[in-house]
Amino acid sequence: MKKVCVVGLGYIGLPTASLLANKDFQVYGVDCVEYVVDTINEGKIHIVEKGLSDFVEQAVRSGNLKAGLEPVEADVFIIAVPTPFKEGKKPDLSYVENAAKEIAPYVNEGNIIILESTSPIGTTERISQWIAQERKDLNINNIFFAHCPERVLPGKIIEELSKNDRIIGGVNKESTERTVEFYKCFVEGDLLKTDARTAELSKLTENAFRDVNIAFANELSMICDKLDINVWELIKLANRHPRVNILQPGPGVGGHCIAVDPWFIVDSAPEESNLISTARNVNDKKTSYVIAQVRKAIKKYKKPVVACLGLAFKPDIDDLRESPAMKIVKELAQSENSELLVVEPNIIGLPDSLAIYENLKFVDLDTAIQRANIVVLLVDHKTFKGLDEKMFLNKILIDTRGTFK
Ligand code: SAJ
Repeated sequence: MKKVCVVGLGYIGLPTASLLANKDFQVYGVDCVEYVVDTINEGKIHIVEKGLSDFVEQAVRSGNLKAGLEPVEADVFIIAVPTPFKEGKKPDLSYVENAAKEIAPYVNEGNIIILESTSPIGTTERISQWIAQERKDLNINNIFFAHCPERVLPGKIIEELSKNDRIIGGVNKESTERTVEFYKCFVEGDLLKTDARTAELSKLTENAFRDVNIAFANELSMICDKLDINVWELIKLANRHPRVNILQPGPGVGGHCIAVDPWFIVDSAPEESNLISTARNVNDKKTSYVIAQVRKAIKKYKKPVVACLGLAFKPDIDDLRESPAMKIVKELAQSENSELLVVEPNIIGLPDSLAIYENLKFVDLDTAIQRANIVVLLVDHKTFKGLDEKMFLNKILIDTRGTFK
């Protein structure tokens, strides 16, 4: 198990490939984007993640990590591609299917094929079927398929990649055992054995659990607004009970995981998933609620300047996927007769989907605060937390993260 081919070099695939390379595996990373492949081969990175830059540089410099557009033969294949949802909140498995079909010509008997992407129940089985269809010459029982869901927190990926406990579920016992042997080489956490379907639902359950808990906090924030009570103080007080631990409200839930994965459970068992789908809707409603709050503030001025602080889906990262901040800024840009100033310290300029709006400018923090009549704090990035509250005198501040008193 010396040679590993990792398909998908994003937030999970790239750190995993680098970790393996730094543990002396020969790793070949595959991505369909040429720029990504070239950047990695230069020892550089295309995403922002604490500690990743040095990690990748070390892996490439050692000669153990190489990237390319096409897979190669290997002992172990790891699939770490996106699993978004499509219309009707249905899981979109096209990336996983393409990855399976892409590696099929390079698979040999004895290989292990691991799905790390968060996936709906039954996906690991389907990968084995796709490979079997493409490779009728192979005895599929001699290829070992398992799901080992990634569980790392963006912002702490490098640390959590080796420290977290991992769930490993094979399509049969032999697949589970062989996959566990592989993960033992680079994971310090416990390796918990199960079957593929339970592993798939475990990962979805973890994220749905967090979504439901954030929905509780977000619902409280709307209740508190109505009753004119400070939700941050309320939560702090309630959390002093030994068995209460309420999470923090925000402008909604973002990211490619928590805002997406619960829908995979709902899709599998719609009648039974009332709480899970309600929580998703509450978190989405919170985003519309913030938009309404900003609109109400805008009405107080003739032609106000609105500063929107943050675009990422959470603090101190550059990831804009499913970001509530992006949705809020886009909605305001489309519909408001006001000037919008956007600050996002973790990216270089406006993303294409926002660059089309003439009333929207990407500026630095000082300019935004100086010029704004209304300041909307959307992400609690470090840089924003250090702001002196006196700067908001004579302005309307909408602080969706409870950053300021
Ligand atoms: N959020 C709140 N209030 C909170 C906590 C989070 O509004 O109290 C918001 C964040 O601002 C963000 C969203 O929720 O918009 C999600 O952020 P997160 O930090 O809760 O989680 P992710 O999406 O970065 O990572 C999650 C993690 N899952 C769990 O904690 C159960 C991570 O371990 C998973 O590996 C990851 O999803 C994934 O890839 O599935």
